Amino acid sequence: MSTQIKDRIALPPVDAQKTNMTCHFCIVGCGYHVYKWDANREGGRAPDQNALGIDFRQQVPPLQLTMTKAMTNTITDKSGKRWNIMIVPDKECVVNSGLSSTRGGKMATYMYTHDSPTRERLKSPRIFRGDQWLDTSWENALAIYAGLTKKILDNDGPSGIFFDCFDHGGAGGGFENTWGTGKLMFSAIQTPMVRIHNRPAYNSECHATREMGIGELNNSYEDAQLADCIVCVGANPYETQSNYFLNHWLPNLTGATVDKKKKWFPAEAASAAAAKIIIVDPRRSATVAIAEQVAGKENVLHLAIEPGSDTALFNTLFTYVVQQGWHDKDFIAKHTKGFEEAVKTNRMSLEEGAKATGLTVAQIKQAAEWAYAPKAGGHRKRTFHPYEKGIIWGNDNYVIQSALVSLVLATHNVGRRGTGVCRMGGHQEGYVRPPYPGDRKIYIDQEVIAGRGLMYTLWGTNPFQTTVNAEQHRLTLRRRAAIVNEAISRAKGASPEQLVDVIYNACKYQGGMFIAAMNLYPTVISEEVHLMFPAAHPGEMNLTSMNGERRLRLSEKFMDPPGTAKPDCLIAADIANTLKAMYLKEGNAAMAKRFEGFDWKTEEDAFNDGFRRAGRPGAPEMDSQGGNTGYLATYDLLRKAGNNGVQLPIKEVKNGKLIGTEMLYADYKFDTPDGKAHFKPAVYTGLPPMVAEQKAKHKFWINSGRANEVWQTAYHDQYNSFVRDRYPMAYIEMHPGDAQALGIKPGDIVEVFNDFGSTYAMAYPMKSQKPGHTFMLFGYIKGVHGDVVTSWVDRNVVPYYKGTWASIKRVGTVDDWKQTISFKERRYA
Ligand code: MGD
Ligand code: MGD
Ligand code: F3S
Repeated sequence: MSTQIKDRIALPPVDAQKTNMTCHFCIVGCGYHVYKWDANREGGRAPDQNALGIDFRQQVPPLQLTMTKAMTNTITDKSGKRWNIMIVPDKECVVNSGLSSTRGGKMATYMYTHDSPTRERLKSPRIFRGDQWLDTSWENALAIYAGLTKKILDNDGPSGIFFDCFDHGGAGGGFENTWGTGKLMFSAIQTPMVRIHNRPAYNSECHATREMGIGELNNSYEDAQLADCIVCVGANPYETQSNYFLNHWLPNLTGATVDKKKKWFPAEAASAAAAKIIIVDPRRSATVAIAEQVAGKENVLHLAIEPGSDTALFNTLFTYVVQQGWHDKDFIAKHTKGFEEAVKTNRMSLEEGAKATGLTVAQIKQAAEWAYAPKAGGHRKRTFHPYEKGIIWGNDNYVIQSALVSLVLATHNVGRRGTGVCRMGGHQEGYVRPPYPGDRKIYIDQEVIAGRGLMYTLWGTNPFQTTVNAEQHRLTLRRRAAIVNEAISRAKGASPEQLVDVIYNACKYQGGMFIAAMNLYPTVISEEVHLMFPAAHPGEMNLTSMNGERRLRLSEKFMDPPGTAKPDCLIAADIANTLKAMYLKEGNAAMAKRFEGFDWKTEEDAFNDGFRRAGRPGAPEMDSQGGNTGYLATYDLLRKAGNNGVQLPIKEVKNGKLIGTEMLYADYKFDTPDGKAHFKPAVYTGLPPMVAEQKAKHKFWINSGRANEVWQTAYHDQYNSFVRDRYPMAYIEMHPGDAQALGIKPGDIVEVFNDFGSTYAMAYPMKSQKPGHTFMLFGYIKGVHGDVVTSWVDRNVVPYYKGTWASIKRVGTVDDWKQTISFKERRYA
């Protein structure tokens, strides 16, 4: 038994094991170090007695180290030995320079222990039999899963097999796992019936910008320090990409990077100054409030546009900039195509723009001056245009991006340091897969609702809390899953083969759907699924991902996953190998062949087979974010590259070091067949009719998004009282006047409803909300915003999560919440 230290944080002794860990939550990918040592020992307070090298005998200077109790834990390995762990931010990591966030700072807390909230983790496969979840063996679970897959493949073809799967980096992703799942779904099973974890089809979040030749992650975080102006569109980076904002934007807004700018751009030294920031968001977000506090109101322009009117704003700016002659004529002539047509199609006068966006002409002119008017000395401004879910899940993703990138191209704000037009990002990236086998984008949710498909695998996803039209989707799945439950409960004493037949018949002839899930936890999806496989997350496996500036890192394994949980790529391999054996057994060599190539022992095998193989020159049969030099990145070199990793694409390996690329398109070679950047027509047509209809019927705009302290569907956070007690239910911010008119007090439960669905939320009146506007925490465990999101999607099946209108009415009060929850303004006032 170890003597677990309770009255102080145990320091790692000098000989503690130290490994690298990239935060597995948001896109920023902050660097951390993991210290691990025998739980019976602790380091001393003198700097030469602890692995941190810090003198704890006296007051530690501010910000020398960020360390909290939540960054520590005591884990037990398979032999029963206990280890202390500490996961602290890395000062030498250029991404975060030692900063942590309220999410990443909890990583140690969220590693598995048998005596903390993480005890809820799945440790072995589970099957739902009758009315109960029962642990079962991998052999049994695989026999049922692979057996059913095979039966459907043989009788109905691959289109009977549906997947909802992650496609990103970080936890529930990574190059290893996107490859493992992709190879299983696309080259082995060959089904096109796949959707991505955050949208209802297999598509991109950035069709338009890619068609225009501009990949969406094209600069470095450092460029935010060098920009003259930042035009932040539909993003709230203080809460959602925290250390990118704090470590790279804020220093520029305060003027702390002026000397750096002078060094970088000596010819522009006379005009080097603190950056100005323009934030395009209908809502006064925490980012607006903090930027004003730090930079002064005079340097922040909050364009609180009407929801869904971004295209009108960008078209108006584009038209005005061209009228002023502020566009880069030389760049346009030499390196772009389609400018003249865009000038015609995207034309909007200042007055038209003001009417559509709800802004004043003066505000639009002010924005244009700040972002695009030449600097003193006639130099072109360096303006950075970051954007995220406010327009990705906005009113016609394709058209908004066409309008935004056309404005950026006209003003040559890509390919120069201090510029860029980039996604802020959500998770880290980690995409490498064989090509999608379909020839069109299929709206999978609607297929499910229409009763099609026989088997659905939710691989590291939770559509019940996060999809569009979510109530309808869930009700259908519940009904279809119940048909299978009934059948299973009648199959007493059945062998796996017999059970497969029973399940197949229930799906094929009675409208049922068999649902399986690969996950860390049971989560709410366990209310509908039949079979669960336990997955491992970073720290329990080696995992590579790249962040929002294409920085590839290896997070190293330092502990075992709980029970028999496995990395997702090895679960995919188990499934493929089981299918291969089944086909071989019946002598079907052709089908067995499709399931070959999964003889991986470790996640490194999957990395070498996927990322590195796809990254070879002339490997066109696979899609990779790493370019054709990805093969240079070995686990060994990445381990050496530490938390600073390498920015993709890799240029070369020099003296055992990976050398990467800081900025894309500096060479004017854009990602189009002719190498030019293409302007795109983007006509503003207002709200889609389906959404406009809800607006006409219902009074409130029900915006949705993130809160700093909650990570995604709260899959870890739901077990942590720090988060769960603060938000027992999704909160809805609304104007105090609106609340009063409906008799709603802070903390009351309200019903939010429209023609698509209904849900509950916890009322959170806030002065900074505009009357008629609300903001609801998305994807939460209780109170699902997606229930009232319409089923509208754009031409590429990209949804409009942010745009729905609904009515609100008071339901009642939970006395306890009123006593235990603070309803103070969530913005820095
Ligand atoms: P997550 O919580 O990120 O949600 O939707 P999801 O991606 O479905 O993760 C899903 C599950 O993965 C969790 O249950 C978690 O326990 C599990 N998991 C975590 N790590 C691992 C792992 O290593 N392996 C496996 N197998 N499982 C793991 C989020 C989605 O929601 C997103 S990303 C966006 S951007 C959309 N945003 C959005 C919005 O803004 N508004 C509304 N209304 N809806 C939205 N839906 C979308
Ligand atoms: P959101 O809160 O979804 O976050 O990162 P963000 O996109 O920054 O939405 C951003 C803003 O869009 C909101 O402030 C909203 O008011 C605004 N918006 C709504 N409608 C419109 C509109 O019509 N036009 C404009 N211009 N803006 C509009 C999302 C990112 O966050 C993602 S995708 C993921 S997966 C990660 N999730 C996550 C998390 O769950 N928690 C925390 N704390 N951080 C996260 N980081 C990542
Ligand atoms: Fe983690 Fe840094 Fe984001 S600590 S949650 S990667 S801001």
